[in-house]
Amino acid sequence: MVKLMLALDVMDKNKALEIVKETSEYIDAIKIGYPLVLATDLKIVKEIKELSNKEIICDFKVADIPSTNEKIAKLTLQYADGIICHGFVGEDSVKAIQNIAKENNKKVIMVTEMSHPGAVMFMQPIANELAKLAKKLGVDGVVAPSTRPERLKEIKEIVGEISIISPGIGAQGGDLEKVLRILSNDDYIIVGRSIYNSESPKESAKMYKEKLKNNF
Ligand code: O7M
Repeated sequence: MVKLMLALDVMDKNKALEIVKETSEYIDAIKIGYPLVLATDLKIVKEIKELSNKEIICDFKVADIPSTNEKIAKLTLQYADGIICHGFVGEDSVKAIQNIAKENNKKVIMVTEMSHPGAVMFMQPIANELAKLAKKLGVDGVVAPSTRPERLKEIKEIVGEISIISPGIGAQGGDLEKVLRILSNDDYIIVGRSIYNSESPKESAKMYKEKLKNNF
């Protein structure tokens, strides 16, 4: 079954913990990014891991020189099960993160093409090359857009067995039915606002989980 990753981009600690408690029955993984960590601190990652016992991925889209990437990965992977990085900074920068992740048995997920309209400007033209780099480096996952199913398909064909983590369903208007025809078991959809901003995050998470179970 395709998995459900909750993007927990709320900026209030109590709200975050409440949403995790409410939705945990229906989600497989939680993505924590800058909004929540900057509003609280990095220890929120540990707290949410302990509370939920789900896979926790830190979305810091790390994009620096190798020695700085290494420091960010060390700090993050004390608590998180995986970290998201950019590939456009080059092979050495991604490898620096992979080395830290391997020592700790954690995941590295690399961004290829992003889901927002602006990604067609600079990212789309190099996204297939980034997908090839992800495959060459043997990263644990790649991020590819649910907002452009044709691009999602192309990137999936390039990366083969590597799992796909795909944002864009819900608030960004991605077509879940089309996306589920492309994704396979152990791939993930990422859903944020249409769960945490909904009247009932629990019911919304449940609805997505059921759609994934029934393949729409
Ligand atoms: O469902 P949403 O639109 O509220 O949230 C989507 C989440 O996925 C949010 O955390 C974004 O920062 C993230 N995301 C994208 O929306 N598009 C991308 O191309 C990449 C990401 C992402 O998670 O990158 C790792």
